[in-house]
Amino acid sequence: MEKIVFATNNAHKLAELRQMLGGRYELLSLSDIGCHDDIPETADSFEGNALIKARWVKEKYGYDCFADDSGIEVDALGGAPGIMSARYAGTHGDDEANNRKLLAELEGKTNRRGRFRCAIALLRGNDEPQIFCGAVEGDIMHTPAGAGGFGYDPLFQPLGWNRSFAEATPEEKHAISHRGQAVAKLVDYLAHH
Ligand code: ITT
Repeated sequence: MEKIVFATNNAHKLAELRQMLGGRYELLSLSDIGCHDDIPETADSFEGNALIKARWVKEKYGYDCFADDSGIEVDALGGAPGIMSARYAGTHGDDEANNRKLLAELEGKTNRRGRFRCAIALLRGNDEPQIFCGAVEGDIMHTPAGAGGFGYDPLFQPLGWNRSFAEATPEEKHAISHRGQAVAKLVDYLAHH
Protein backbone atom coordinates (compact mmCIF):
# COMPACT_ATOMS: atom_id res chain seq x y z
CA MET A 1 0.00 0.00 0.00
CA GLU A 2 1.38 3.46 -0.91
CA LYS A 3 2.48 5.42 2.14
CA ILE A 4 1.80 9.12 2.29
CA VAL A 5 2.23 11.68 5.05
CA PHE A 6 -0.73 13.81 6.08
CA ALA A 7 0.86 17.00 7.44
CA THR A 8 -1.56 17.90 10.21
CA ASN A 9 -1.45 18.32 13.98
CA ASN A 10 -5.23 18.14 14.14
CA ALA A 11 -6.23 14.67 15.37
CA HIS A 12 -9.80 15.13 14.11
CA LYS A 13 -8.63 15.82 10.56
CA LEU A 14 -6.35 12.78 10.71
CA ALA A 15 -9.21 10.58 11.89
CA GLU A 16 -11.47 11.87 9.09
CA LEU A 17 -8.80 11.25 6.46
CA ARG A 18 -8.04 7.75 7.76
CA GLN A 19 -11.73 6.98 7.50
CA MET A 20 -11.94 8.37 3.95
CA LEU A 21 -8.70 6.82 2.62
CA GLY A 22 -8.42 3.74 4.85
CA GLY A 23 -7.68 0.62 2.86
CA ARG A 24 -6.37 2.57 -0.12
CA TYR A 25 -3.38 4.46 1.35
CA GLU A 26 -1.38 4.12 4.51
CA LEU A 27 -1.49 7.56 6.11
CA LEU A 28 1.45 8.57 8.27
CA SER A 29 0.96 11.36 10.78
CA LEU A 30 3.51 14.04 11.63
CA SER A 31 4.39 12.26 14.85
CA ASP A 32 4.88 9.01 12.89
CA ILE A 33 7.73 10.76 11.03
CA GLY A 34 9.11 12.50 14.13
CA CYS A 35 7.92 15.97 13.14
CA HIS A 36 6.79 18.04 16.11
CA ASP A 37 7.32 21.45 14.51
CA ASP A 38 4.94 24.34 14.88
CA ILE A 39 4.64 25.00 11.15
CA PRO A 40 4.08 28.74 10.52
CA GLU A 41 0.90 29.44 8.54
CA THR A 42 1.69 32.85 7.09
CA ALA A 43 -0.24 32.86 3.81
CA ASP A 44 -3.48 34.79 3.30
CA SER A 45 -5.47 31.95 1.73
CA PHE A 46 -6.40 28.34 2.47
CA GLU A 47 -4.50 27.23 -0.65
CA GLY A 48 -1.38 29.16 0.34
CA ASN A 49 -1.32 27.78 3.88
CA ALA A 50 -1.94 24.20 2.70
CA LEU A 51 1.04 24.55 0.38
CA ILE A 52 3.27 25.95 3.15
CA LYS A 53 2.48 22.97 5.40
CA ALA A 54 3.05 20.40 2.63
CA ARG A 55 6.31 22.08 1.51
CA TRP A 56 7.63 22.16 5.08
CA VAL A 57 7.30 18.41 5.42
CA LYS A 58 8.51 17.53 1.93
CA GLU A 59 11.56 19.80 2.17
CA LYS A 60 12.60 19.06 5.75
CA TYR A 61 11.62 15.40 6.01
CA GLY A 62 11.69 14.21 2.41
CA TYR A 63 8.30 12.50 2.38
CA ASP A 64 5.58 12.71 -0.23
CA CYS A 65 2.80 14.43 1.61
CA PHE A 66 -0.36 16.42 1.56
CA ALA A 67 -1.75 19.06 3.90
CA ASP A 68 -5.22 20.45 4.58
CA ASP A 69 -6.02 24.05 5.35
CA SER A 70 -9.63 24.73 6.11
CA GLY A 71 -12.08 26.90 7.96
CA ILE A 72 -15.44 28.56 8.00
CA GLU A 73 -16.38 31.82 6.28
CA VAL A 74 -19.41 33.81 7.42
CA ASP A 75 -20.89 36.40 5.07
CA ALA A 76 -22.22 38.78 7.75
CA LEU A 77 -18.69 38.88 9.23
CA GLY A 78 -16.99 39.74 5.96
CA GLY A 79 -15.70 36.19 5.54
CA ALA A 80 -14.33 35.83 9.12
CA PRO A 81 -13.12 33.70 10.77
CA GLY A 82 -11.79 32.27 7.45
CA ILE A 83 -8.12 31.35 7.62
CA MET A 84 -8.16 32.34 11.32
CA SER A 85 -10.77 29.66 12.14
CA ALA A 86 -8.53 27.53 14.37
CA ARG A 87 -7.53 30.51 16.56
CA TYR A 88 -10.59 32.77 16.24
CA ALA A 89 -11.03 33.22 20.00
CA GLY A 90 -7.29 33.46 20.67
CA THR A 91 -6.14 29.99 21.65
CA HIS A 92 -5.31 27.68 18.75
CA GLY A 93 -7.75 24.77 18.58
CA ASP A 94 -10.09 25.85 21.41
CA ASP A 95 -13.26 24.76 19.62
CA GLU A 96 -15.68 25.72 22.41
CA ALA A 97 -14.29 29.23 22.74
CA ASN A 98 -14.31 29.63 18.96
CA ASN A 99 -17.97 28.60 18.79
CA ARG A 100 -18.89 30.97 21.62
CA LYS A 101 -17.17 33.84 19.85
CA LEU A 102 -18.88 33.06 16.55
CA LEU A 103 -22.31 33.10 18.23
CA ALA A 104 -21.50 36.37 20.00
CA GLU A 105 -20.34 38.04 16.77
CA LEU A 106 -23.54 36.98 15.02
CA GLU A 107 -25.92 38.19 17.73
CA GLY A 108 -28.64 40.33 16.19
CA LYS A 109 -27.61 39.54 12.61
CA THR A 110 -30.26 38.05 10.36
CA ASN A 111 -27.96 36.79 7.61
CA ARG A 112 -26.29 33.68 9.04
CA ARG A 113 -25.09 32.23 5.74
CA GLY A 114 -21.59 30.77 5.56
CA ARG A 115 -19.52 27.94 4.22
CA PHE A 116 -16.74 25.58 5.16
CA ARG A 117 -13.80 25.62 2.78
CA CYS A 118 -10.96 23.16 2.44
CA ALA A 119 -7.81 23.24 0.35
CA ILE A 120 -5.57 20.20 0.14
CA ALA A 121 -2.05 20.63 -1.23
CA LEU A 122 -0.26 17.52 -2.51
CA LEU A 123 3.49 17.22 -3.10
CA ARG A 124 4.30 13.86 -4.63
CA GLY A 125 7.62 12.82 -6.18
CA ASN A 126 8.76 15.48 -8.62
CA ASP A 127 5.23 16.32 -9.78
CA GLU A 128 4.04 19.90 -9.82
CA PRO A 129 2.24 20.79 -6.57
CA GLN A 130 -1.46 19.99 -6.82
CA ILE A 131 -4.27 21.78 -5.00
CA PHE A 132 -7.73 20.28 -4.48
CA CYS A 133 -10.57 22.38 -3.07
CA GLY A 134 -14.04 21.84 -1.65
CA ALA A 135 -16.77 24.01 -0.12
CA VAL A 136 -20.13 23.39 1.52
CA GLU A 137 -22.77 26.09 2.07
CA GLY A 138 -24.91 26.36 5.14
CA ASP A 139 -26.19 28.50 7.98
CA ILE A 140 -24.80 29.20 11.43
CA MET A 141 -27.31 27.91 13.99
CA HIS A 142 -28.34 29.84 17.10
CA THR A 143 -27.25 27.15 19.56
CA PRO A 144 -24.77 24.29 19.27
CA ALA A 145 -26.24 20.84 18.58
CA GLY A 146 -24.67 17.39 18.47
CA ALA A 147 -21.53 15.74 19.79
CA GLY A 148 -19.95 14.38 16.61
CA GLY A 149 -17.34 15.96 14.35
CA PHE A 150 -15.16 18.79 15.64
CA GLY A 151 -14.56 22.52 15.40
CA TYR A 152 -17.61 24.47 14.23
CA ASP A 153 -19.64 21.34 13.35
CA PRO A 154 -22.18 21.83 16.21
CA LEU A 155 -23.10 25.24 14.78
CA PHE A 156 -23.14 24.42 11.08
CA GLN A 157 -26.35 23.38 9.33
CA PRO A 158 -25.71 22.51 5.68
CA LEU A 159 -28.28 23.89 3.20
CA GLY A 160 -31.23 21.53 2.95
CA TRP A 161 -30.51 19.85 6.31
CA ASN A 162 -32.45 20.26 9.53
CA ARG A 163 -29.56 19.35 11.83
CA SER A 164 -25.93 20.20 12.33
CA PHE A 165 -22.83 18.46 11.01
CA ALA A 166 -22.19 17.35 14.61
CA GLU A 167 -25.52 15.47 14.61
CA ALA A 168 -24.67 13.54 11.42
CA THR A 169 -22.78 10.27 11.11
CA PRO A 170 -19.23 10.64 9.79
CA GLU A 171 -20.37 9.11 6.49
CA GLU A 172 -23.19 11.64 6.11
CA LYS A 173 -20.80 14.51 6.80
CA HIS A 174 -18.06 13.27 4.46
CA ALA A 175 -20.55 12.74 1.61
CA ILE A 176 -21.08 16.49 1.28
CA SER A 177 -18.36 18.18 3.31
CA HIS A 178 -15.69 20.57 2.07
CA ARG A 179 -13.04 18.02 3.07
CA GLY A 180 -14.96 15.12 1.52
CA GLN A 181 -15.07 16.99 -1.81
CA ALA A 182 -11.37 17.87 -1.75
CA VAL A 183 -10.41 14.32 -0.77
CA ALA A 184 -12.47 12.87 -3.64
CA LYS A 185 -10.38 14.99 -6.04
CA LEU A 186 -7.16 13.93 -4.28
CA VAL A 187 -8.10 10.26 -4.56
CA ASP A 188 -8.92 10.65 -8.24
CA TYR A 189 -5.56 12.32 -8.88
CA LEU A 190 -3.60 9.68 -6.93
CA ALA A 191 -5.36 6.90 -8.82
CA HIS A 192 -4.48 8.35 -12.22
CA HIS A 193 -0.91 9.62 -11.69
P1 ITT B 1 -3.33 21.68 11.00
O1 ITT B 1 -2.97 23.06 10.51
O2 ITT B 1 -2.25 21.07 11.84
O3 ITT B 1 -3.83 20.77 9.91
P2 ITT B 1 -5.47 23.11 12.36
O4 ITT B 1 -6.63 22.71 13.22
O5 ITT B 1 -4.57 24.20 12.85
O6 ITT B 1 -4.60 21.80 12.01
P3 ITT B 1 -6.37 24.79 10.17
O7 ITT B 1 -5.36 25.86 10.39
O8 ITT B 1 -6.66 24.32 8.78
O9 ITT B 1 -6.03 23.46 10.95
O10 ITT B 1 -7.74 25.28 10.87
C1 ITT B 1 -8.89 24.56 10.66
C2 ITT B 1 -9.97 25.03 11.64
O11 ITT B 1 -11.16 25.26 10.89
C3 ITT B 1 -10.28 23.92 12.63
O12 ITT B 1 -9.52 24.07 13.81
C4 ITT B 1 -11.77 24.12 12.85
O13 ITT B 1 -11.97 25.12 13.80
C5 ITT B 1 -12.25 24.62 11.50
N1 ITT B 1 -12.69 23.48 10.66
C6 ITT B 1 -12.06 23.00 9.54
N2 ITT B 1 -12.71 21.92 9.06
C7 ITT B 1 -13.75 21.71 9.87
C8 ITT B 1 -14.79 20.76 9.90
O14 ITT B 1 -14.84 19.76 9.02
N3 ITT B 1 -15.69 20.85 10.87
C9 ITT B 1 -15.64 21.83 11.79
N4 ITT B 1 -14.69 22.76 11.85
C10 ITT B 1 -13.74 22.72 10.90
